[in-house]
Amino acid sequence: MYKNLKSQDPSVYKSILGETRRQVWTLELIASENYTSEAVLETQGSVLTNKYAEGYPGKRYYGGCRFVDEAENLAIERAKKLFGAEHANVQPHSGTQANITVYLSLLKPGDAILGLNLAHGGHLSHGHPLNFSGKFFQVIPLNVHPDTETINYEEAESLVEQHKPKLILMGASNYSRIFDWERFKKIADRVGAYYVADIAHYAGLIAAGLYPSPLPWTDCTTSTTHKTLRGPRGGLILCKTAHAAAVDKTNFPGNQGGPLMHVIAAKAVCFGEALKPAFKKYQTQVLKNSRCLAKALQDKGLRIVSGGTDCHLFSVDLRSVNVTGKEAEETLDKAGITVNKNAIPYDPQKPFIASGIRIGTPAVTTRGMREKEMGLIAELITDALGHRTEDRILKGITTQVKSLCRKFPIYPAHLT
Ligand code: DSN
Repeated sequence: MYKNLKSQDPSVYKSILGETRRQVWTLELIASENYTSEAVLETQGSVLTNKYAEGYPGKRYYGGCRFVDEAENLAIERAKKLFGAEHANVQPHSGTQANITVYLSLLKPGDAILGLNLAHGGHLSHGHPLNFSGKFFQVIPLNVHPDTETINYEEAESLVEQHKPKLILMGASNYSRIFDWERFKKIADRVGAYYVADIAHYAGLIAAGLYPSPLPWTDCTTSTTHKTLRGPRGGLILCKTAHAAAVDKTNFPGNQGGPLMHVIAAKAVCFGEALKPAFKKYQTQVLKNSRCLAKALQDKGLRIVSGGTDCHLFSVDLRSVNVTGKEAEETLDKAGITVNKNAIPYDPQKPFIASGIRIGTPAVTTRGMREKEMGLIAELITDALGHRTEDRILKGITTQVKSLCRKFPIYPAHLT
């Protein structure tokens, strides 16, 4: 593979080869990452990257768009079918871009928005002072309940009564439990607020019917396409017909230029894959693996935030073993296991240190791993954390990781 790149630009080729080896020979437990199919990779690497197509299918500002129109229409129709949506805009470059479009479609600068606090599992774009969301809108952060570490609906009700936000955005980058989407609709209706869900993390599970869909209740729903959905890196907006014109106009020409047609075509491929029965089987195993890995770590004495998981991810509180999230991330990296440090609710540590790590099973499940391997991974994780300063032991764990990776290969052709 990459024979042209290899001879023309050995430096970039070296980075790609290094990253390919890393993906092939390590255990990927970052909850927001996955391995796309070869078909998705081929589409992203296709000549569609050459095409300018500002506008929408049938209404472009450039000639020669008939084939990219076909691809974008496929992506739109498949997304609508997959999620039961009235309207889909498949052009957002990312999940944050999708959220920007939705805010700018429904709000005026200075309006108040309520979202889950980043420090409690939310996302920067759901309202944070360092992010556009906090600079252009008044943010009302919702915390999880200190005892249960789950959504505090009573607090949401009282915050909404008090601040009367124009928009409620619910969703998370690190929340392992089920959102009561309908309850948030009722809360939004108390003050006539718009209701938006960001399903970036749960999209694959929702598409497979294994996690509740917010679409019956929301004005708009945003997502990414590369996490549980296992597609190309990108964003997606699903909305009610009433918001379709505003969303489309706000995305382009409102805040994006030329759409990434190679990525949009790859989204079509991803949605096509997600519509097949094999995808439900895959997501069922993602969920089983996540529950099994959380339980296995719990059995080894680690505390799981909120006591468990109903989705593809969970957080581990490492305070009982006297390790910070940063130390754990670095130690596991040395052992060939990739995770990210993550704040736990009411974390005494700064976010860059953090008391926890976030773990997800979408990528290892794509490799074909099942419950038995989750038990082994729990052992490897606790073994590494227990021997943080013993390089010899960490090296031994790397060998076990490699043999697991050999048994469950990914991208075999990419190393030749
Ligand atoms: N960075 C993503 C995640 O890891 O969940 C959110 O944007």
